[in-house]
Amino acid sequence: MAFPTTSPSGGGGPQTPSIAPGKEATLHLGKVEGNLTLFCTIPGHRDAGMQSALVVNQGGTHSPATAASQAHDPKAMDASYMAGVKAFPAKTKGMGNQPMTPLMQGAVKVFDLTAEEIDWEVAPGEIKRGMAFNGMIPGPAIRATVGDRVRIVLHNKLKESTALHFHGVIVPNDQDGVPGITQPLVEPGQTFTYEFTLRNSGTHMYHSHMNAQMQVPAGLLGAFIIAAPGEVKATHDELMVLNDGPLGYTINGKGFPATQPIVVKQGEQLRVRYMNEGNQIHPMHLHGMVQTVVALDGIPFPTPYQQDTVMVAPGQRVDVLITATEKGVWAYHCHILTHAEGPQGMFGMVTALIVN
Ligand SMILES: [Cu+2]
Repeated sequence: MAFPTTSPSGGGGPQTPSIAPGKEATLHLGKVEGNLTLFCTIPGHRDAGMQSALVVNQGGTHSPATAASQAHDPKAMDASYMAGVKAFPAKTKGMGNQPMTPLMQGAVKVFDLTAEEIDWEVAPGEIKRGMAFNGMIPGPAIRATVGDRVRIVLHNKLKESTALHFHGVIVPNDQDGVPGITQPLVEPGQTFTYEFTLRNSGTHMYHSHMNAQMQVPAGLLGAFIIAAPGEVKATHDELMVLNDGPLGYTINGKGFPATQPIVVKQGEQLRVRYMNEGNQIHPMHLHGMVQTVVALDGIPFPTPYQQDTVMVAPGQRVDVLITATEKGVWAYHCHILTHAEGPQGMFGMVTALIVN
């Protein structure tokens, strides 16, 4: 169980270790006051109902309030909501998805990835323990072209074993990244080198394939974008990595108000590449304009179709094109509302498309 403060994305604060069946643990809160939330941090458990309000009042100064009346204090709710909106887009330490320039060794594009534990600021002041490639969540964005020979060197600086799987990328069997099946474990301190020639284009991902229910949502994930030969990159080619788990509900490693808006000029077209690295489904809803779905899992649709809410299941990648016809600031969020908004305001998987 964790005890977050009332910060917008509901994280931080003291936390117990995992509690085994039949066991118990004590959480020492120290001196606290106000509206608090207790919840289980194991992915999915909070949504399944393992959450409770805890209201701590100053002894004797006023009559005790119930959790319900405190949680629904309309004035406090308005203030907290508006503070979140006003802070958007909030600056936080660290930015994921940064483009990675390969080192050339002859004709081979070499990408070095170092896995290690880091502190990651998910939302303003909300620092969580994550796992990162090259110090960022999501890891550096790899972009290459069909026909490229790539070498990906994984350095394990974690306290546990790991391995790297190239999700959606067609590779020789011995490069598939599953310990015990296609390769040895990459133990702490070890390095493992992958090398293959890119055969299929599209929006793909790379992520850990060891203790994956923890390592992937904790941050060992990244975009692997493979262009078709001659493909022209869109003016606005946006990555939207969706995740849920120990970092909370995030878009590109951040929760609202630290998510970053997409900013375009009226009339421009943008390509958004959704990638779901979490354990839950995320229907991504854009206000004001439709999304034209052009590819699923990197495979183009012969007939693109239009939606305003695009479902992205765990492991899936969905590419959409949006023509920015309507001026203004348009909310853009996951439509599972427990991933986006609570009595404390908007949090998690909320951002905006700003059309100037
Ligand atoms: Cu969601």
